[in-house]
Amino acid sequence: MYTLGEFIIKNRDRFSYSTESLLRLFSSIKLASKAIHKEVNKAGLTEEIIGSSGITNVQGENQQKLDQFAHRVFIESFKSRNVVCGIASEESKDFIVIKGKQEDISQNQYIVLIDPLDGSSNIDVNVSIGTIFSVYMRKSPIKMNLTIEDFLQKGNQQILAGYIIYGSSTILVYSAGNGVHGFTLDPSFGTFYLSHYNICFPKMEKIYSINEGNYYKFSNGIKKFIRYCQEKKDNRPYTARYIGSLVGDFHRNLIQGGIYIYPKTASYPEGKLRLLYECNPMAFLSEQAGGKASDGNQRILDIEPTKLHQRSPLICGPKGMVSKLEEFIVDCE
Ligand code: P6P
Repeated sequence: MYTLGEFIIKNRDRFSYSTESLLRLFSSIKLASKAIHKEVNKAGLTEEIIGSSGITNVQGENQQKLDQFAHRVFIESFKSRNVVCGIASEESKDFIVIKGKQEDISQNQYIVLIDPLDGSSNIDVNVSIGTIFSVYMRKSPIKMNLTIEDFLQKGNQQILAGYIIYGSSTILVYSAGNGVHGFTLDPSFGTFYLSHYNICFPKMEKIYSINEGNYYKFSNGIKKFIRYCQEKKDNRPYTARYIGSLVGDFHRNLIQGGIYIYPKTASYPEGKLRLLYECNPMAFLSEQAGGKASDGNQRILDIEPTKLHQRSPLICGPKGMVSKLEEFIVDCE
C-alpha cells in the first residue's frame, strides 16, 4: 500500500525533475484536494457552500460557491509550498504570479494551469465533479518576470498532468510521463494510497460519451460515428454514457474503455472545453494510457495555444475509437 509520496520516491529515477520539488508540488495538490473533498462531501449540509455565488466568472459562467472555494484553496496551497511560480485558473482572467522566497527561488519553477472544480453545475445534484491540472517548467529566465509565453506552451511540453475526482471516493490520477497512476484518499487517515497502478485503456471498446442532445448541431462526421456506435455489428452497439462532468466521464471511460467527445457545435464553434486546463491534461493522460486525443483534425498536444482561455474540440479515448471517428470526419468533409 504505497502512499503517493512513497510512490514518487520509489520511482524517482524515472522522473526527469527533482524529486524534492515534485514531492512539494504534490504536497500542495493533496492538501488542496483534501480540503475540497471535505466541503464537497457535505455540500448539501452547508448553505454557504452549495448554490451560486451570484458572481459570473471570467468565462461568463455562473460561478458556484464551491468553484470560488476550490480556486482560493489551490492558490493558497501552491503559495504555501513555494514550488509554483505561476498559476492560470479557469476562475481568473489573468495568470497569477507567486513570488518565491528569495532563499530558494530556484525551486519554484513550475507553471500550473488548473480548472479548480470542473463540472461544478453538478454539485447541487450530487454528480461526481473534479479538479484538472496541467504542469510545465517556466520558459522565462528565473530572475525575470513571468510572461504569457510561460503559460501558452503546447501540451506536448507538459511535465505532469492529472485530475482529482470527487465521487463515491476521492481519487487523484496523474501521469509524469511514465504511465498513469491512481491514488485513492483514505479520509480516516487523510492519506492517498496507490489504488490504480499503470492504468491503460482496456482493449475492449465499450462506451461512447457525447451530449446527443446536440445531435442536430453536429457535423456529418460526428453524426456518422454516433450511428456507427449504435449499429448492431461486431462488438457494437456500444453503451452510451454521458454525465456532463468531464472528469467523471473521462475517469469511467479510462477504466472501462470508452471515447469522450465534445465537438464543435453551433453554440460552441471552437468547442466548449478549454485547451490549456481541460483538453491538454486529458490528452496527455489519454496518450500515457495507450490512447489518443485529437480535435478531430490534429493531435491535441500539438496545438499551438494563442490565448489563456481558448477553447478546443476534444476527442479522447482508445486509439481505435478515436481513429475511426477521425476517419468519418475526413470522409464527410
Ligand atoms: P454540456 C462542465 O460544464 C463541462 O465543462 C464538462 O465538465 C462537461 O463534460 C461539459 O461541460 C458538459 O457540457 O454542454 O454537455 O452540458
